[in-house]
Amino acid sequence: DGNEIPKIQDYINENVKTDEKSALFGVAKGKNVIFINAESIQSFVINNDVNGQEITPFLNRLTEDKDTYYFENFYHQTEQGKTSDSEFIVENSLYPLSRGAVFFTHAQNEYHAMPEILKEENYYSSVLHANNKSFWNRDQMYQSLGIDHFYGEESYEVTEENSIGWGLKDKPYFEQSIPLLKSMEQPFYAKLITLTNHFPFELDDEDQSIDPYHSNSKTLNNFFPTVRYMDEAIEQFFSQLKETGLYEDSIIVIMGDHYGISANHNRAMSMYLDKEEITPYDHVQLQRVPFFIHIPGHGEGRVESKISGQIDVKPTILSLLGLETQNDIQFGTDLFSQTRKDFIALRNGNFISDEYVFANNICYDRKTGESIEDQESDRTDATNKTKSCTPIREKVEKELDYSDDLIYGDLFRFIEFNER
Ligand code: GP9
Ligand code: MN
Repeated sequence: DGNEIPKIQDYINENVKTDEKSALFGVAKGKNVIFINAESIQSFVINNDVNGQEITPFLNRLTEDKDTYYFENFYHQTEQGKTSDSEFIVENSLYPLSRGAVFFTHAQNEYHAMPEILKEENYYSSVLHANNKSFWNRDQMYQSLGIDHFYGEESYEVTEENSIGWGLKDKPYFEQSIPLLKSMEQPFYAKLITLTNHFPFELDDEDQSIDPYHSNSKTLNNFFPTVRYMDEAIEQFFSQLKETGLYEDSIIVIMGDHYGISANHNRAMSMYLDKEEITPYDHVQLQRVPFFIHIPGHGEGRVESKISGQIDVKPTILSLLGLETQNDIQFGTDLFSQTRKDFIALRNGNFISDEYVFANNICYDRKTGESIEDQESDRTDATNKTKSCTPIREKVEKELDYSDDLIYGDLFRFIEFNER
């Protein structure tokens, strides 16, 4: 019956909400949003190499680009729902569920998702993804999220030659997406979900620009050439957007959806990263995925080091478009505002704050990666404050519970937003 709502609103008012308008509020007003959901890419490949070869030359250049903000400490917050969880977080600024996929279990809920909000501003929203429409129950869930159109597999020409692994290769996929984007009424919000860089990372020889790694993990070995292929596909897509003239009228967001290399490959991963072992701290740090916001002609881009996560994407995009979200029920904050919640929660209760990384019940110093319990002498800092993850840990648990309450209780049914 919605009894929990005031409690949740109080929590959000106290811990999440900020009345501050960021310096970038409205810089992309009226522009199209082209959102690339980049499959399984993790931040450790950015500005890194394998066998002496650069892995992601295009994305590396973007990190230096004047029109681009690159968030180097951005975390995915997904669970078992993988890509669908990343979509859920982005559209709603809510957490996914700790088990199962909310796309399956709560597709009939009411939400206050980004496409719905944008509809009030006359945006046309769509998803372009060359896979079966019912995968992850997308066809159902997209309706609840207010997405106007889903261009699925049948909108693409998929042949034996242009497919590998899960389906249409990323290069022909982006190429065939161009006419679809051109045909859309503007302004639009279009999400493109790539497919080639997906486990088990299969790639035709002719598409391999770099060699696989050499370790006992075939998965990690093959990851690098498919990441490079996706990097090239995105580069080609940027060129094609410029050719069509869509580029100037759009902002382009690129986000990694979730990890590609699971903890099962820790031995190979430690070899690649030249570490003795992958500690729980390292494991959490490996949950960073690339996040880029590219604003053509902006000129003030930079590499941003503050901690951030998928939960922040919705308020950030809406703010760039000049939409106020102060009264929204959300757990993220505009990444360009100065006052922000001081932690990023992972769905399993682990978290990252400026000072700490909390992983597997161990509180680590974020800067050094050393466990705080191990350093008794360091237990207090200059301000005489005891170092401890506990206060944030309690908040994280509360926040995850509140997000669950909203989903399990279908509480958005009871909440009135301005634009409804
Ligand atoms: C499937 C694609 C991959 O359509 O989005 O999903 P994943 O297995 O990464 O969740
Ligand atoms: Mn995925």
